[in-house]
Amino acid sequence: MKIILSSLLVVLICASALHARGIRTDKDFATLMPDTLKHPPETEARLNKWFRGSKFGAFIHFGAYSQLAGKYKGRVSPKNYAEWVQMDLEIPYEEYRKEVVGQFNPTEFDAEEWVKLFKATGMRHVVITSKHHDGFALFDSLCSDYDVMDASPFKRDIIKELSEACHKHGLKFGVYYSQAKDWSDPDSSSFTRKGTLKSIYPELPETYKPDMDAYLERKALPQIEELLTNYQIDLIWFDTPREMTRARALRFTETVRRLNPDCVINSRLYTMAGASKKHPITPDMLDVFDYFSLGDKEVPPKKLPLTTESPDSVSSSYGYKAHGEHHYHTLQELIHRLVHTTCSGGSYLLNCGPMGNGKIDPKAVELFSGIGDWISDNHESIYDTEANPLPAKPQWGDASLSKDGRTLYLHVMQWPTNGTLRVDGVPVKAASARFLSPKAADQTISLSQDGSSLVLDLPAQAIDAHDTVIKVVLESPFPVQ
Ligand code: H79
Repeated sequence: MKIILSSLLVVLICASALHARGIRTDKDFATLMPDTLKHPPETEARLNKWFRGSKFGAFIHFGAYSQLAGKYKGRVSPKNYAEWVQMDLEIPYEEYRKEVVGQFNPTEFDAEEWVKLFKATGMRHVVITSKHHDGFALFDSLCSDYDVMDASPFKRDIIKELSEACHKHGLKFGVYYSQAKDWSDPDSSSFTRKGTLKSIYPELPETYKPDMDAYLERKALPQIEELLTNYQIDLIWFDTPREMTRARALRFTETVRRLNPDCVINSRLYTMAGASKKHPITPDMLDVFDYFSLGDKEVPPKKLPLTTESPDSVSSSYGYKAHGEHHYHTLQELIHRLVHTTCSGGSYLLNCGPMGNGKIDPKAVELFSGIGDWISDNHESIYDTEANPLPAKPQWGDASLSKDGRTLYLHVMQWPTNGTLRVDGVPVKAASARFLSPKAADQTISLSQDGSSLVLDLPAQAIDAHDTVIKVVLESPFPVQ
């Protein structure tokens, strides 16, 4: 009885841990995003211009909070996300403006240096926080003086410098913009948790009623207009759409479409990654945004009916964090998440949080470089590929297919101990198999086929400790369901 009870407890703890980390299964997605959903034709055309082919982008959380790295005046933020430090430590707006924004001076920021790192990592687009929840804008805004030109000593337009460097080096450029939350404006939809308005604005009367539409008209919509007018923006990444009704969201969509019809919009303008099963994606949402951003750090369980993106980070935070609860992911974890995302047909957006001086921290540089090394050997299995065509995700790793359907890429993440790799569900004849990495280009792999199962004889050791890619050439295109 004791054993039964304690095993039940273990199962319950595991289930709630999964729930807490938001790991959603095929079944959850069947409710959340039914198979009948289809992007409208204009969205299809827009996504095909570059977004679907890009596959891998850099996400940058940079702002006044970066210099705090999770600690303010000796107090350490108790939570994971360093960009939340103002709210987590309840720093009043006036104090944050003076002591944090007023000190923001990343003199070592060099857009060219960042872009060279992103390119060497294999990234093909960049998305940077133009305004996070704290409300401080990294661009020259005329409708607010809470920006890098007026409220900080730095007085350089970071969005302009980075967008120019990206376009110069052939990367697409996008901005993150927190449209509903803005801790510098008591009317924004930021203070729904009890007591938060009082802690950020101690001088406001208890009875103060925020007017969300007034905030949107006064600041968020005009700033989107400024961004789309003054910069070459290929993608706009909205977030945390609390109180974003369809009518409110459409004001943003119409503004973006009017100023730049090619600009791609993510789903968090209107829906928070379908955060609960109670709020599935419905067809009427599909004229509001273009593609679907999954949850923070969520990898799709399989190919989904809508075009998806996984917003990941090199660490447990998005903004730079050096104090309190925080850890970096391993290179292996990041490569596996990149591969599982692209093998599900999704786009992988990997974040790093540059430090307050404007440099990218050495650990993030090291992880980016490791990914760049892996990509330079295996890029063919990531770009210009389609999702895994096999009937199921293989337990040894994942698979992708070339656009013409004639090359199957096997991502072997768990090396077979008996030297034999079995691939089930290949309905066409395979002609040959070889390692994709130039390091092992001359090694032969013997291949046999038993009906729709391939059997490959592999050496005792993996070629790549993280993911060895095997390129299987097929005699005819793999029929995709
Ligand atoms: O920009 C990054 C996050 O800051 C943002 N989305 C990514 C891309 C984000 N905003 N809100 N959330 C994610 C989810 C809400 C998290 C919260 Fe908390 C949990 C708010 C309060 C409890 C984490 C823990 C943040 C503060 C404490």
